[in-house]
Amino acid sequence: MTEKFTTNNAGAPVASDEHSLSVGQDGPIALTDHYLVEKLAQFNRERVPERVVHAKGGGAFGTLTVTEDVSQYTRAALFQPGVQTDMLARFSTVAGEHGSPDTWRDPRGFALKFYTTEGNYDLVGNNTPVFFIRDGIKFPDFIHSQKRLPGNHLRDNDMQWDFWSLSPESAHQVTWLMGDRGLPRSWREMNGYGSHTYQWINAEGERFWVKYHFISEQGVHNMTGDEASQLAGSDADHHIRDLYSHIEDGDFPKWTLHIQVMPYADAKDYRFNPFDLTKVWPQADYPRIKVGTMELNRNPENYFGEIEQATFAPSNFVPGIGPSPDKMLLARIFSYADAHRYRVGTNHAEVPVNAPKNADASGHSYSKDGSMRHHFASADSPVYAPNSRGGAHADPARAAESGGWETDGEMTRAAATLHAEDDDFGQAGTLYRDVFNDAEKQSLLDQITGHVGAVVTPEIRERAIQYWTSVDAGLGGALRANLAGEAPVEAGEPGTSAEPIDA
Ligand code: HDE
Repeated sequence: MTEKFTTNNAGAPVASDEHSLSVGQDGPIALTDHYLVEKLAQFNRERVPERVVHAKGGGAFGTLTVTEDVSQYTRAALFQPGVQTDMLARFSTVAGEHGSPDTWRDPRGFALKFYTTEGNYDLVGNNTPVFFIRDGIKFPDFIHSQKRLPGNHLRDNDMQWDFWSLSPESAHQVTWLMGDRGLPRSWREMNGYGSHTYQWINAEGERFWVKYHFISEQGVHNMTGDEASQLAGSDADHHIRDLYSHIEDGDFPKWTLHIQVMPYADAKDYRFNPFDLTKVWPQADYPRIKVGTMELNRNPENYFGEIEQATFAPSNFVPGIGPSPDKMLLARIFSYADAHRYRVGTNHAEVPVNAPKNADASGHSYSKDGSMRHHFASADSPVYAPNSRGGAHADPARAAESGGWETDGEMTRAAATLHAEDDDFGQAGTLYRDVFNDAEKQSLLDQITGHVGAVVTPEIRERAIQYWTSVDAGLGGALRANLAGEAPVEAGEPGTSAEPIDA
């Protein structure tokens, strides 16, 4: 093995790894010991701000392979038959800070970056198909309620249930969260969802509404509350370790990508508002259509360089894919790139893991300079458009920007249009009654008994019991009995209701 010599950041050899430069062995340290200064100053600056949500996570690189033909729905290069696209995935918890346990009860982030020939496409989802709220203006409030009280810096069940019980739209996602899927056994054994409704545009310019489902080929397996608590103490990095070691061992996790497709015109009269992020589209209405396979098969070389500094943005669309009227998605389109500029820097896209490395026309952007910029156009390239100097010019046909959607009306601050079957608790009740089996029903009851049981403010506790009674009367009754100290009762009897909506 060739001998290596320590250098400073400027590449110059250094005299010692162990001794500062002092006047005599026992004298003062000389300020000229710039290597000592460099090491300590660099050390103080090793952290970038952690993600304000999804701070704790891990990830790996892999490949998306399209095995079917969905070109009738989209012209996007990465979704054409037979195309293979390399990618990055990052999985995460939501509320916990950097060093928090992987096994805390939480939704899991399921963030994907596809390095396509038309630019990077980011699909930043979760392991649940829905979310807690419908309008991004409530997001900071929601997260504040899940994190720490300003006074004692502790998480607080009263705060959580005060917010949830006053935000009934949260019921579907909270049922997912308090159910078994709030504790995935590993990132390999959970599904991923784009959650939002997106728009696909095909080569003829026809528009479709789509939802993404990444179905784990390892199956969906969860852990019990006791297992999760035990691991939170014994191995806070359990999920990071599991993914890393399976890939090291050549046991590559795979997910089958399916989409649900809604014809553009169906949206207007569909029974649920198809852009409401607290709702799923029952598969009986829009069956899943297979697209291909995602496989994770390469671990990061360097966690900080490739995972901590990775930036995933819902605004990173590629031709043939666009947004929908989902107000949550529209708010996220601003927020993520803003977070990246703050957290990693103006030129976060210059960090190799974020660079559009496979894009045909990468580097033809007119953005320039800014801190840490190190890619630049040739000296004879114009830095403005339009120009008569042969510089790049925009091409609407190549961009194939989403045609958006028809809309009109006065400016207003109001909830989106309610459709025939829209409400706050219906799909939560269907999930509980028709998707959860008896064991899952019981563990949900046990979990909410413990969680609501820790609420000390009587009117918040009562609102929380009402909340669960609105999800399912039997469940709410059992919860009330448990909390009243009466004998725990079985979870509510399976009720009759709409067909199962998502498994
Ligand atoms: Fe996020 N979210 N989010 N979120 N989110 C962030 O962006 C935000 C939402 C999700 O591994 C932040 O880069 C708003 C839904 C994941 O790097 C931030 C709203 C879904 C990750 C942010 C939402 C997600 C984030 C923090 C309401 C699932 C981690 C750091 C409109 C569909 C990505 C960052 C990674 C990260 C904003 C709601 C998933 C603060 C404003 C809904 C997986 O910008």
